[in-house]
Amino acid sequence: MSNSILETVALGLLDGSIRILDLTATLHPGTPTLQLPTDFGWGESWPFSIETISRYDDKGPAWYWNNLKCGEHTGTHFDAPIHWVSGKDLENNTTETLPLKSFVAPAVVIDAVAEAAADPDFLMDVDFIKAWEAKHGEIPKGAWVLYRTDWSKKMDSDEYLGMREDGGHTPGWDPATVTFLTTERDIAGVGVETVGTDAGQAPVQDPMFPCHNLMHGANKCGLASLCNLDQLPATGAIIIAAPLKIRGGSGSPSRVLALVPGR
Ligand code: 23J
Ligand code: MN
Repeated sequence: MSNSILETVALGLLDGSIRILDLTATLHPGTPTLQLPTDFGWGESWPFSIETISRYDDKGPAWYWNNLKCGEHTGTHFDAPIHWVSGKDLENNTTETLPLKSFVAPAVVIDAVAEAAADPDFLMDVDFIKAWEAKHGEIPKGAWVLYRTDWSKKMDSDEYLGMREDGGHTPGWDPATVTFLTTERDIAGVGVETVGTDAGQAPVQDPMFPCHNLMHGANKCGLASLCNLDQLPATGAIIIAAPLKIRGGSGSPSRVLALVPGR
């Protein structure tokens, strides 16, 4: 039996009327990792490291392979609801058990490039979302809300983490916006270009880390360290983002792709 929608997709992929974009940053030992304030004694996430086991040499004459080490929340990665205490008792809240539907969903892209450039501590408020909706239509249920800041273009510089004595300075969310997106719009989750889905100054927001707290508490997911959001349409893309199936995992580095209308 054939399915005409999938046949159309297959044809579109062949003839270029559907293009595949890579929203993933390359993982390498210089990949920036989240730095939380040290004064609380909070644990640290391992940076990405890679060590060759063999490369057609005496450790393995015909094969090349590497050992890897990193935190689950390294580079372009997926946040599962169990990541936060607010989502700890929800059903199917881990990388292993999340419904597959969470991994393939439409996306909207909200452009806050100018605001983030003017103020690295910019917090997106509900009015900002409503202004976007007045132009592009209501955010559909089940969509990823991608927060475009062009921050990924700073990934190779210190500006990416924006670390100062008082912590990171990167854009994020007003708590009311997160509640609006989960309750009024029932989104799949949010994706950002910054190192985490919350603002650099999220440790001192009320509640602290509002996006993690409210998003995961509502059984929604997160995507962090995305890139190439500048190549996405405001609406109409489909995101494919699946974490590794880690037993009980809170997240994982992920290859994040977007299907977009071509030509
Ligand atoms: C743990 C604590 C705070 C934050 C994070 C992780 C992340 O950004 C993350 O990768 O989920 S802000
Ligand atoms: Mn994370």
